[in-house]
Amino acid sequence: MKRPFRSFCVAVASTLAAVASASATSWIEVGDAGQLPITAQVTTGTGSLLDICGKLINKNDVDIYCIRIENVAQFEATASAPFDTQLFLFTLTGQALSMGDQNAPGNQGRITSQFVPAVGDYLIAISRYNNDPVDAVNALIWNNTPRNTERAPDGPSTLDVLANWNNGGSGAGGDYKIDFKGTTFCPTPGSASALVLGGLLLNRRRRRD
Ligand SMILES: [Ca+2]
Ligand SMILES: [Ca+2]
Ligand SMILES: [Ca+2]
Ligand SMILES: [Ca+2]
Repeated sequence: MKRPFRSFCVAVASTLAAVASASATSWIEVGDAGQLPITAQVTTGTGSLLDICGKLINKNDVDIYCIRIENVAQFEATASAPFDTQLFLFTLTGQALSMGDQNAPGNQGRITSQFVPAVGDYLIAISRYNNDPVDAVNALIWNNTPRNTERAPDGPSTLDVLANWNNGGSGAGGDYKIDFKGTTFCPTPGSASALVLGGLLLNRRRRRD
C-alpha cells in the first residue's frame, strides 16, 4: 500500500460521514499544520480524540496540533509511520514539557502522562528525526540522547520555550498517525487558554482567506 496511514484515516472519516449518528474520533490534517504555537492546527470535534493523521511534506516539516488532555492518568500519544519520528508536548504558549524519540516500537516516539501537570489544552508536535525544537537563541531544548527514554527538557536551553526548529531532519517525509489515550478535541469553551486559542483560530481564518 502506498500511503497506509493516511488511507486508513481517510477511509474511517468517509465511513463515519456516511453514518450521521456516528461521532468522529479522528482528526485529519487540514492542509499543512504549522510548526509554532501560533500556527498550530486546532482539532475540533466532540468527544474523544483517538488519532490524528497527517503528512510531513518533507524531512523538515513539523506539524503541531492543539489537543485536550482530559484524563491525565490515562494519557498517551504514540506515533506510527514508515520513518523515524519524534513527538514533543508543549503548553499552548510553547513551554516545553516532554519528548519521546525511540521509546515506541519501530523508531517511533511516545509521550505518556509523566510530565503532564494537569488537565488542559496542550500542543503536540511531530517531526522527523532529527529535526529538533530550539528556543529564541537557537539553543536545543532537549539533548539528542538518550533516545529510548521519555524526557522533560534537558538541553542547553535555559528558556525551554519553542521558538524554531533546527531543520536537522534526514531522509524524506511521509504519512503518519498519532494514536491517543485520555484526550479530547480542542478547544474547550471557557478554558483558561481561551485567549491563546482565539489567536490560533484567528490565524486559521486568515490562512484560509
Ligand atoms: Ca504537515
Ligand atoms: Ca507543517
Ligand atoms: Ca524516533
Ligand atoms: Ca533529537
